[in-house]
Amino acid sequence: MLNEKIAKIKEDALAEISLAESLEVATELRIKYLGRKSDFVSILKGLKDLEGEERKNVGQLANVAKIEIENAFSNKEKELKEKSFDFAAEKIDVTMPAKKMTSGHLHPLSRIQYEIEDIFTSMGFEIADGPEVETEFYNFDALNIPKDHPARDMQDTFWLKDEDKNEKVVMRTQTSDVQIRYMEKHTPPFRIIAPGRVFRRESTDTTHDHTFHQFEALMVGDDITVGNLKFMAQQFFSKFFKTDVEIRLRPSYFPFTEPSFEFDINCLVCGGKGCSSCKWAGWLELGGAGIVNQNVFEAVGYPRNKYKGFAWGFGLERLAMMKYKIDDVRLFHSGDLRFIKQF
Ligand code: FA5
Repeated sequence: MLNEKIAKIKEDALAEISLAESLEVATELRIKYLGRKSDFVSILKGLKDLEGEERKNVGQLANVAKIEIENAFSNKEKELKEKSFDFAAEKIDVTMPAKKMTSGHLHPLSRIQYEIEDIFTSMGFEIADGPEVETEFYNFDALNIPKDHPARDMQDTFWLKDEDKNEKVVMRTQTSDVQIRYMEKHTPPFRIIAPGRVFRRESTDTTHDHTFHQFEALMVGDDITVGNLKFMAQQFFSKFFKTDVEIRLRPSYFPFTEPSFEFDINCLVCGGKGCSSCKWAGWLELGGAGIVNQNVFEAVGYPRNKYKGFAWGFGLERLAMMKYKIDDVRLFHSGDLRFIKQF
């Protein structure tokens, strides 16, 4: 009796499965024939109430039927899945142009910095570094700029709230602080450059920003003169600009050098005629320079008059402006991609 019932279920199931034309119908049939409430499952549940031999026979038959029905379902489902697969949607056009991968590149200021470093290391200079948040001592005092000196006003800066009341802290106004930090730890002869970011409380214009970069050079030995300074600068400029550049040294004043100069080059944007990059002067001031004041050597513990050296601090943005013919220094930190993408 049960055997016939099982055979009938199997027969009906296989017949209906073979006719199913969609996955939805196949799922419904699965529930009908193998689901929790199906006749087949209630037969399986009832097996435990049967006696020995009959239980064995019916059990075997039910298992075989179940496997057959399961196989019929799997085959049908596989067949229906393949049928419903949308080959058109999966089509790949291998001849279509690929999406362009864009990658970033170095900021023009970083490029300039690395270029400068390469030129100077090729001339035997070492690269030194210092912190952007500096103490009053390294930024001013040790550089022969005492508290009440008017030279401090030339580099008005951002003072930070001093946790330690003994020492005031500033955003450094110049890379000259690295001169002191380096000399405290080294004995001449040496030659270094120190590129880095500096800050000043400026009213900004085409040649002045509140945040900019300088690179310091310092060469100390027994008999370094203005001649060495000029020679090194000329070597550097001719390598950097790859063209003849006219240099002008004007007498100036810095407390940490004596004598001191302002360092100008002829404006490469307008060729000296006058434009907004050079504020119509035909020359652009690139940096300050001079022979290291003996007071600075004393501040780092060197004996007075034992050594001689030159130092300079050039503006990195100003160099970049000349090299790439840029007419406004503020573009460098504008974050304007139209500007950045030109490099
Ligand atoms: C100084 O900062 C001295 N520490 C330079 C120096 C070093 C002199 C060693 C002697 C020996 P000055 O304030 O002139 O000097 O600045 C040097 C250069 O930094 C300027 O010539 C200019 O190229 C650049 N610079 C100064 N202020 C700005 C600014 N606001 N924006 C962009 N560049 C600036």
